[in-house]
Amino acid sequence: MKVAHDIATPGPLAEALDVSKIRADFPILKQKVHGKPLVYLDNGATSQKPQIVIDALNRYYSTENSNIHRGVHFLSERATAGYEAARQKIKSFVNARSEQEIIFVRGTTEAINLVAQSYGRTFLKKGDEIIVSAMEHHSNIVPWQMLCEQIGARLRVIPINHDGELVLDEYRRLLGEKTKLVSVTHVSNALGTIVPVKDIVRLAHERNVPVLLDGAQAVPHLKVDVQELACDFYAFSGHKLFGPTGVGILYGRSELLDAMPPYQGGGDMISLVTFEKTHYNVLPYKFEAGTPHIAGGIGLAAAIDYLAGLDWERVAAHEHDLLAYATSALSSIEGLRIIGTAREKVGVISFVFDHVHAHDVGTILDQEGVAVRAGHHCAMPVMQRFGVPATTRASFALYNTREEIDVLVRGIHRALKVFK
Ligand code: 7TS
Repeated sequence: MKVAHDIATPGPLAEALDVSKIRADFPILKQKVHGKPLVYLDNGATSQKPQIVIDALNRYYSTENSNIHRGVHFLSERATAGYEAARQKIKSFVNARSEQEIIFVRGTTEAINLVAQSYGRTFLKKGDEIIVSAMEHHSNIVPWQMLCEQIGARLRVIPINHDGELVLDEYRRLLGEKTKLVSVTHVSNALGTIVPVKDIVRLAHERNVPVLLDGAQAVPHLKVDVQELACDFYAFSGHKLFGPTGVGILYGRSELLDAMPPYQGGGDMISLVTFEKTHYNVLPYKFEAGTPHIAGGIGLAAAIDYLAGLDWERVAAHEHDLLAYATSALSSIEGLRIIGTAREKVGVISFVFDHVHAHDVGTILDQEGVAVRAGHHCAMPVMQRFGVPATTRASFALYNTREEIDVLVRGIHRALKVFK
């Protein structure tokens, strides 16, 4: 196991993070399930929401609810101001150059579909190649397959090694004359691997190939600066970032977004409509047809405010400690095999047993109050690569503790006893 850090004791920074104070901000964590304290280790699927986010949603619907960009009345102006302030906040959060580069979407899935259908159908043609990796979530595979079917392009796949790391030499080999787009994940949801995306972008840009990064699993753990990454598109979901479901972000470089046609037609994305011709709105509205998830955008901004109030060095040290502690504890369970042992990882541990199914482990853990995900994690090609039908996955967030990992370990032992 290549965990690049010492697990014996948390560093002084890890000790300094007041996790019990953080936990108090998340009301759901006080719950019991099946009579046991909730141990929520399914943060890769969605993370829990701090009170400040719940309050923002409540306040919006209690005092501001109205449609945006159209009313002249007080509430509409207030809702519009709140929504646009949220866009500004998100722009700063990812360090985009302008708020025009921040498109509100439903989530990572919609962001990738937008780029595939708008950019892909406009700028790619028959015979062109799109590169993804072998560790993608289905939402960064299927939209490209659909595009390939539509235009006759070809999907190429960067392989991963046995630790679940991208094989960069193979990527170099795949990049060629025909490559017209690269779309890879920043962090793998099934393996936890942090992908060296700066190298991915640099090598693609040497050939003038644009790069989309799927940041769904990265934003809750890593500081993301789209200018530093130099990527062309960056997609993420609010709900994995302690914000609401149903809202997410597509960042795109304005030169590219400007050149792209709208993804969907409807209200708000136009400047003038006649039956002869429609003129589209300016960025970012050109890509925001219809009434958006206004409360969602405002709630996502509240989540970003919440995170801004934390010391990220301490959060990172704490998450590092959780991963190392859990890796060591799980590795000592007889017969347990961790899938995903990259040197650079976030707090995600996928594991299997030869003779006990992932779902059975998940079911017993649930009885102990422990929420994990069992299955293919919408990354079936990863399961195929490792020759397993499914894994049990524990994914950590900043509010998790070593004690919760101890409960997880005890639960796994119980499952092994039951299914022996
Ligand atoms: N990309 C990655 C890397 C993801 O982990 C997910 C969701 C998505 C895209 C899709 O995000 P959505 O918000 O549009 O659905 N991943 C998971 C998961 O690991 N368990 O449940 C959802």
